[in-house]
Amino acid sequence: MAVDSYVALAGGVGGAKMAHGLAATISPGKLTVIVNTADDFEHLGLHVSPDLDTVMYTLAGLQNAETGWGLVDESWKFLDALERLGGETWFRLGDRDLATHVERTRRLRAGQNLSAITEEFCASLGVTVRVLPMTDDPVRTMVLTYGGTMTFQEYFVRQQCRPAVHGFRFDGSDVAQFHPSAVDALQAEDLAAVVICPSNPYVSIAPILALDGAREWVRTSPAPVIAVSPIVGGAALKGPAAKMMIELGENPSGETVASVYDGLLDGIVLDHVDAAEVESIEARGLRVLLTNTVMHSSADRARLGTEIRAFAAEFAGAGVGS
Ligand code: FO1
Repeated sequence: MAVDSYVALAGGVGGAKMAHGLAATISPGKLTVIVNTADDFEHLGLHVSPDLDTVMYTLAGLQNAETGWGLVDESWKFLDALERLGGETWFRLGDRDLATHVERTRRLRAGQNLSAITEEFCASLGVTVRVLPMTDDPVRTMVLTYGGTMTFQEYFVRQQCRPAVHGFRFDGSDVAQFHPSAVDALQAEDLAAVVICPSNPYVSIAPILALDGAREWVRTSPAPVIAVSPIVGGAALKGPAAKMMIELGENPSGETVASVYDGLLDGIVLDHVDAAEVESIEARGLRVLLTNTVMHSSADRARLGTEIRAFAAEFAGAGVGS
């Protein structure tokens, strides 16, 4: 049997780019992307799933390249009209993007679950990768800051990540069920690798791993678990990961990424600029792939995807992943 299926854990723009790079090199139907849904929230009466949409739009080639989130060729007439009425415009919903939230909300209210809706949206947009919400149940990231506890989008968008953080809470994760299809994908006999995308470890990946059993399903998967570090040269490629590390008393580094995933990883992918960290990370028992991890173009994404597959193949026969 060919060992050629892959699972990626993703959230945010970095996760979506990595998923796109993996999709470019993996046969259709052989890649499952398990996506963070703890950034989801109710806004203007609509259910918004930012990470699912960012992954879905990116895989469909429809993402807004400037922001990384939202749709290409977007217009903002709805938001302008809302502003004139004195409505809430701090979270920017574009005209075309709005259709996704309206239709998702309608279907959820009609009783369909988030994973079925996502599957149908992906089919409509021509996405052949399996995009799976981490759960169909509500989980919400709460950011614990020195200015008080707030919802994720309040912290991320309204407050522009300004408050210093001291922790995170994933409300609902104690009762939410890790998606059964995610468990199946992680236990597949033909699984070649589990890739933890260069997403924020604290607010994109941790909510997935916080679900009951999820960490254990990843750890015991029959394939190597490989994380791609979102930290390059002490800074996050995008978003507040490095700032959060500093506020939590950690060094923004690949080593901190490895320690957040302690006990889970077989390998880690670091950028060339972080070559000085290889020795200390290898001393933790991890293999390191040193390459260019910054994804400027689709070609960069596909090249990184190919390199990660080759790196995963190096673990075969080394007794890893069982
Ligand atoms: N991010 C922003 O910084 N400002 C916004 O106004 C904003 C709107 C938005 C609308 C739809 C969507 O799917 C994503 C949107 N994002 C926006 C991004 C979102 O906050 C982040 O992608 C994640 O939640 C963090 O990964």
